Amino acid sequence: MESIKLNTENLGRIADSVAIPLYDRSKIKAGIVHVGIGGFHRAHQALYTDQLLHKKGNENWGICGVALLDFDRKIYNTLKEQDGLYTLIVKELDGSLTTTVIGSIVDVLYAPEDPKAVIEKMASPETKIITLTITEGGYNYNEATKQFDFSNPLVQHDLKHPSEPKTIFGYLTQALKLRKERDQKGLALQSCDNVQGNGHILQSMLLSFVEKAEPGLVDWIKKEISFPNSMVDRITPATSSLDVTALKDTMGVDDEWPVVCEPFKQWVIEDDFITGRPAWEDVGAQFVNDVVPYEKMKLALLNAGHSVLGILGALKGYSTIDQAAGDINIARFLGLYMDNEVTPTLGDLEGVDLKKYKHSLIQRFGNIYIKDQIERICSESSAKLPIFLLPTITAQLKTRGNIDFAAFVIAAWAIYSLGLDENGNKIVIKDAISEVLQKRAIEAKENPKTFIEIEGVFGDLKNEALFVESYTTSYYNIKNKGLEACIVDLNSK
Ligand code: CS2
Repeated sequence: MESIKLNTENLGRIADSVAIPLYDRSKIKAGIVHVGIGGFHRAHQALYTDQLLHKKGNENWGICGVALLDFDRKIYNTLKEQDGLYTLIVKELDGSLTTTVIGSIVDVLYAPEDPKAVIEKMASPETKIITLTITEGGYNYNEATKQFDFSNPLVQHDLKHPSEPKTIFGYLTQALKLRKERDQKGLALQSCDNVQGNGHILQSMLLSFVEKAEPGLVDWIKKEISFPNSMVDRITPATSSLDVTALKDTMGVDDEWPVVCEPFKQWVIEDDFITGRPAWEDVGAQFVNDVVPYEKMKLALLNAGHSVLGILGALKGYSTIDQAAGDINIARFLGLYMDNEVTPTLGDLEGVDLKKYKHSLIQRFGNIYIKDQIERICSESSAKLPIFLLPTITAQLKTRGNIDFAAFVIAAWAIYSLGLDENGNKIVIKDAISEVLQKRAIEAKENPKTFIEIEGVFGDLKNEALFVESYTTSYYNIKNKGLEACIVDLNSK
């Protein structure tokens, strides 16, 4: 099949089986600046926004996508060449595909090349909301000190060179400073990351930085900026080269970086937008007064569930999440973990049918068409586990509830961090602190406790005798009996 390069000019030539934006993109203004234009944003917020732009009266709510890191050059180049257009491929539960070209990203900027343009865009009166997907680690929160991490060299750089920032905190500070100087209105800063109380964390991390960098701005931010919390959900694996080729061969769309995702999506947002917002509820988002219970549930069940499948699955030698979810012992382990360790910590979730939610997760994890990479799930575990899994341990310890399954996963992570699965094959560890993890993992062979003494990850959990005991027992058990036998033992207790 002849393929057509994806860009504005060629949109009309794309096959009918692929949906395209039916609104006039040249009329759309970017009222939203979004930082972090990876797969998740493009499968989630940009899609909701695209659907909204199909409805009249929303012309001011297009998105300007910002690529913040050096590493983001490729996605910037791709979107720039494709006029912001990209293809979203939903892998339905029956294996069929729904293919849509998304048009809501109407402008893109590459921060490392032109920091000033990004600062000006964020400061522009047209911009009403800045949304972020900067990953769990992007908030620069130190688990040990419970504070903003000023020792980060990039933060130090931003303090010394304010007009050429590298971190989101440097950018926001400069942009908000301009807004204040120009006597402009504030805006909403909306985190769309998997972080508990993501709006609150963004607010407190930003204020910590601003107190040092621009103390005169603190009061203005407190008055003029709102930080709505939100819960975001859609499983979005990394795009593979097979996805790119299949799109070209079967649909005739030549898109350098399409996005693939599952059919499910959810977005629960606190209604706290100081200078107005899009009516995302018209396209399925939920606006609520308190998003915390939804966040808790999602992080502790879905994201932690992913990490459980990822870490245990990686050690067993699996490469995709559906393989791990299809392993009956691991699946049973996950079910028991969710029921006996997570559920008691969630309290009363008004209006949520937890049983149904957990059931749907098992189905989503098991979706064989998604082929979500275990490598993606396990990447940056040092930033993920303190948010996804450790709060469950802490809460259970408080009520003397069971923690054996969670502690087992941490023991498995310590062994995983040696970089070999149980068959002796190499595991690639992608983590900002991979060297520390590996070093501690080696030391843990002699003394397992050293692994959980990484304070930036575990805080003071090393002082919790019950946790240390359960973790250590599991560590030796896995070493002596192998993962599967231990899982079977635990499952039958
Ligand atoms: C995953 C998430 O990164 C991870 O560990 O759990 O990316 C997950 O797929 C999304 O949060 C789903 O909403």
